[in-house]
Amino acid sequence: MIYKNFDTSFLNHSELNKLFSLYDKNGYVKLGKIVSDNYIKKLTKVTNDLMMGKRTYPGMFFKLDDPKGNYYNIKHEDIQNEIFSGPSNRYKKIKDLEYVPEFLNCIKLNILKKFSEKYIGSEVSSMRATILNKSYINSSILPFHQDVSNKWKMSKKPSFTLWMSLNGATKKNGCLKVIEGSHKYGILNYGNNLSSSIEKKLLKKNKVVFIELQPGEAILFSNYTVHGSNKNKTKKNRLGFTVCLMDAKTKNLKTNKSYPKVFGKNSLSLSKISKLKKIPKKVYEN
Ligand SMILES: O=C(O)CCC(=O)C(=O)O
Ligand SMILES: [Fe+2]
Repeated sequence: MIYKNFDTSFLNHSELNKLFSLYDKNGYVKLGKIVSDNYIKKLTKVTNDLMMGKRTYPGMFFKLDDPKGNYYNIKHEDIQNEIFSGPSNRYKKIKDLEYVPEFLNCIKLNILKKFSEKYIGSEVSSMRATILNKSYINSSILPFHQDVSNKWKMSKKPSFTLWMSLNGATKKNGCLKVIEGSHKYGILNYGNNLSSSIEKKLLKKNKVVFIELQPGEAILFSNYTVHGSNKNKTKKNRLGFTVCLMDAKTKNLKTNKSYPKVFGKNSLSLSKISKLKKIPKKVYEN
């Protein structure tokens, strides 16, 4: 069992309430280190193996960064091309990590269960579980955005996201940045990216916090919190693991399918995922 390596000492009642109130106030909260050094090494190795094609899962989602590092050239919902296309350090996103045992263990962490119980309930699904790599080769920025949108074809809104660093996140390698307190304004735009006038207004009133993290440290942020990241200016990939959680009743409105369930009745388990021959069809695919 990996859990014995994980630091859950902050999980007593009053410490947990402190985390909840910081999250309510600022729209994000730093959790500190949630997995051990040994485990983070394991996760980093799995990530590199996935990028290099040394570990494969048929049907897994992969997305390359724009060759020139221009975010605005990246095609979204480009389903045909969202697959492994050979070893590369330029994969920007790898999804479907609910089906990778080492990452499912992280999703099942007690701290995520506690936050889920408080903000979602006992039946919880994952909107996405993703490696977010900021490549050392021509990485793109990620503009300020919210991870909630009236454009997304979902029956309910996602709740919160965990962002954990695998190999260290700094201002120089393009760590996550958040606009503190921005969760309080509700949905700010029709799409999830902000217009420049809204962004300017927000930045006048609220401060930007750069989330620098050691390997194994994590934060939780509300999907309403405005966040983004700059380019990686170092010679090493910046690797983060994120998982976004929500009410398991949430359905994709195009297909009427539910999302992978991670807590509650009949949720994913290590034994269930070990029996799968390939990644199940995406929730947005018929
Ligand atoms: O990893 C990043 O640079 C941005 C993360 C993000 O937008 C997210 O986790 O939703
Ligand atoms: Fe995001």
